[in-house]
Amino acid sequence: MSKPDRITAARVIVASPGRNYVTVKIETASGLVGIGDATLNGRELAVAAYLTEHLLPALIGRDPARIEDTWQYFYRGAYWRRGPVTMTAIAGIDVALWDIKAKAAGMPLYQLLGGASRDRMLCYTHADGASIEDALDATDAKRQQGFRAVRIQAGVPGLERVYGVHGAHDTAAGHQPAPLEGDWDTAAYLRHTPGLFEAARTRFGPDLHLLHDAHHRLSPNEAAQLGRSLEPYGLFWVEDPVPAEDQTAWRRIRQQTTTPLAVGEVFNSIWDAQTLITERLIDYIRSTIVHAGGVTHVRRIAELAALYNVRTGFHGANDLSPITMGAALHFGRWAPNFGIQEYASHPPEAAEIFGWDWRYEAGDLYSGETPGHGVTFDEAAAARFPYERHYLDVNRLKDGTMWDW
Ligand code: KDG
Ligand code: MG
Repeated sequence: MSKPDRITAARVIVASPGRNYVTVKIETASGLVGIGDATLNGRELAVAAYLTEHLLPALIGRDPARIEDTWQYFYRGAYWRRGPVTMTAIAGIDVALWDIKAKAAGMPLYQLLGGASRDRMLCYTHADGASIEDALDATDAKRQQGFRAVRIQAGVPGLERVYGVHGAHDTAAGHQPAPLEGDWDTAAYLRHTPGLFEAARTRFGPDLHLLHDAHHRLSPNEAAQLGRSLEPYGLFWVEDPVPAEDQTAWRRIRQQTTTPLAVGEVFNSIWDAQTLITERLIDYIRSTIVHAGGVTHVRRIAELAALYNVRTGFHGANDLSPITMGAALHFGRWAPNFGIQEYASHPPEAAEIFGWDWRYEAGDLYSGETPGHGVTFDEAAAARFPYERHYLDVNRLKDGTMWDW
């Protein structure tokens, strides 16, 4: 056996090319470089500090090929385990190590995972509008770009700032002093939303896959009502109807509606999804590589899901860096139970610091063939885009009560 390689340097770089991204860069004695995404939207510096102070010093001198042991060292080895900060930090390291391993093998990552189950991955993108008509015009524009699956969000009469319609990131440049506030009224939303999808089916016919994100705001019974009211329009899925941590709430929803259900973008561990998967309460699991412990842990989630006929539908908003998209597409190329990949394009400035070989074409995403995950990072260019504090919005009911965003 040849002499093991050794990690000689590991650092974290926070840059804001249009929005904040946290990148882990690992170098080895043999000259290999791997990069991983560790972006946790709105809490970027917490992950950066966790990495810099608690994980990266302990990486130096380790064999980069021992990915599983490194994962266990940072997960099992920590008394205070799990949680979004910890699992995002571990993911950043894990993906950089898979990048190094695949480069050392001279293979694209999907080959290391077991080879291709498919060569293209169906994706969905976002369309939104303040009114139903605007949302459908936006959907039509996406259809004309070749998308066959579109997530549609529309403003609700009487509400000023609604998730998915009024961007979370539409604040001025510079540090944001505090989160923006949205307003919410579940009854108005439940009255309005079926009309949106009725109009979408009427305008676009039966073939377009329609998706919708309720973003954690409903009670189980309200979620069941939403699911039933959307059944005539044959949605691909309704996402996050109830707060995601409330696993048993999904029993009620599942019993009451056949509308397919997706959840998991805020999960960071297989334990968050165990009941949902093993009781077959969901159709798609959305936990993705950056927030759920990297390729090493998401593979466990996907394998468990496969046993229960649950498919993947990975989170792919643009607060996940191009590195996560690259890794997710290699994963999706392999995963036997791949379902769909979310795809929202990154800010144009992101291309000044990241390079990638994955691509979009005619409604599908394709991973590249470059050894590794196929995404590069220009550290010098990143220095031109310093960190800016940005928050996700918060949400209140009309009477001022804090609500789920
Ligand atoms: O950072 C949070 C966003 O990624 C999230 O709100 C986007 O819900 C989302 C989605 O489905 O893409
Ligand atoms: Mg979502």
